[in-house]
Amino acid sequence: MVLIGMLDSPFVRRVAITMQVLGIDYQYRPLSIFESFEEFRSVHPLVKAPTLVCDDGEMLVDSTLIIDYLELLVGPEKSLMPKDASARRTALQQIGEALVAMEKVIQLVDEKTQRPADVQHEPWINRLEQQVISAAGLMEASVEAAIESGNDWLAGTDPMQADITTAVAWDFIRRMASSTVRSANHPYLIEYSERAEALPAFLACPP
Ligand SMILES: N[C@@H](CCC(=O)N[C@@H](CS)C(=O)NCC(=O)O)C(=O)O
Repeated sequence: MVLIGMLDSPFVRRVAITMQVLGIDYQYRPLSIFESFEEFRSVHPLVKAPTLVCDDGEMLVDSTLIIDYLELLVGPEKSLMPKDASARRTALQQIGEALVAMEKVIQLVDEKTQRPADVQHEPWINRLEQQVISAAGLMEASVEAAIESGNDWLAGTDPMQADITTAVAWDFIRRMASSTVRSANHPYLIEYSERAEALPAFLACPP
């Protein structure tokens, strides 16, 4: 399998880290959706990162769908999702909030970098910034609740998919939206992120 996309994309990075944690062999092809647009397009016409090229040539897009397939490959014993319905629903909620954070930061960055300054729309930027701030606040509250209840990670003693996605989203916010989200307001995320980024799977996939 070949994972295509740059690791500075949080969507690509969450898939790469998941493959590391699950012990799935893959080749990595760092194609940029901007600098390598034509080369990327020659592989897949949608030019979406991440793209996973399977061994038989079939290609998957969208990080959540790719992770769904990876989970199937390794089986339920190695799954990074809780089996209990209530814990799973909480994990889905946390993953959803972190994915919205990623999506809104990207929209914010694209609005500021891809659109000429004279046609940027201030109310739209304000709306995106508010959504990013809200997402970071929800992520902070989840981590705080977990740590204060005695957990090391969101669902207990081991990092799971909700942790991978939350930690990757926080790193992305920190790098790309530091003027929107004040790190000082997120002490639990800061400490949690330091521990996550020190894990071998995270170190193997630097942004
Ligand atoms: N929901 C998708 C979002 C992926 C996404 O938007 N990736 C960006 C790169 S970070 C991309 O491919 N942008 C190019 C485009 O949308 O045309 C996922 O989870 O993979």
